[in-house]
Amino acid sequence: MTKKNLTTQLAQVTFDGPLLNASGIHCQTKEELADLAATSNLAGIVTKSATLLPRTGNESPRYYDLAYGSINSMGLPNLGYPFYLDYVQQETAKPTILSVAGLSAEDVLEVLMDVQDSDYQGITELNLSCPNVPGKPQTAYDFVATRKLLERVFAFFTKPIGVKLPPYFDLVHFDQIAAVLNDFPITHVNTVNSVGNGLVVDVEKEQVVTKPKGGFGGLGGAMILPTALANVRALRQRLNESIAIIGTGGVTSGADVFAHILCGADMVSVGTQVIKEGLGVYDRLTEELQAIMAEKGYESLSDFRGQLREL
Ligand code: ERO
Repeated sequence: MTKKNLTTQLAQVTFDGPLLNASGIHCQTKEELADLAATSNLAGIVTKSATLLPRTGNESPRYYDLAYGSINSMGLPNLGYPFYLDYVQQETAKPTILSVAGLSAEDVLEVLMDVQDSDYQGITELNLSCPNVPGKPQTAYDFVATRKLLERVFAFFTKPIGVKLPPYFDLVHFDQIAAVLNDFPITHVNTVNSVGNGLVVDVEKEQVVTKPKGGFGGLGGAMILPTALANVRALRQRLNESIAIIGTGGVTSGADVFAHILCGADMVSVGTQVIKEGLGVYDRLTEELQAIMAEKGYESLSDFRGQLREL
């Protein structure tokens, strides 16, 4: 099979394939990040969402594997943003996306000011959708707060920056978030974060499977694929053309990567399946994607990106 052209562009950065790790997946420590740098068919590296101060996260067990996906309530464990900002300024093997989160608007602004003042010229992604910090709502479900925060960010931030969104479920909410985002020069949206808040029940033990928050947590993996595809599609139909989309959620096969791109994704990130299968998943997904493209006669991702047909 001849190799297809899988290159893709995001924020004027060229990636030599469409696949990324989902933030939080094998990207917290120096060792994990080095593994990602050495992973074939992983086109770029997304860091664990970084906060102002280091965090150990929630109590364990805080991740649980299911036949149909996963539930997590990690609680933003990370080494603090100086570590990740340092890392992205040194990493040269692949393009990076520096993911940033905050426990308050002030925290976010302080971190982003340092990113702005640093030598980092790559892409930053503001996580507006962590479902797992007790007492802290997912910012992007509050359209007024999201607009206010973005106004404060773009008052000083001039580097490429996108946002990570939670899943939306109502068409009116797609309209509302798109109306906010279209007013700012954001490079991309990454959609979707895990579906919060699910609850998995172990019937035999008659109890929940994760400890934090009484067992409530973010759902990922195969069970969220239709939700992720709906968000990619609905946002592609509403966002300015200049805003790229990273499709995240539910990818277990090359066909799922194809479906994300068909719905309009520029890049696709993989979370739960990496934990289930290991970093070799990127080779398998790429082979499967290329086989589908060969069968359909497509030479590049732009041949079918966003071309989903309606009945
Ligand atoms: O709990 C977490 O660290 C976490 N889990 C997710 O599924 N999504 C997140 O965005 C996140 C923390 C930022």
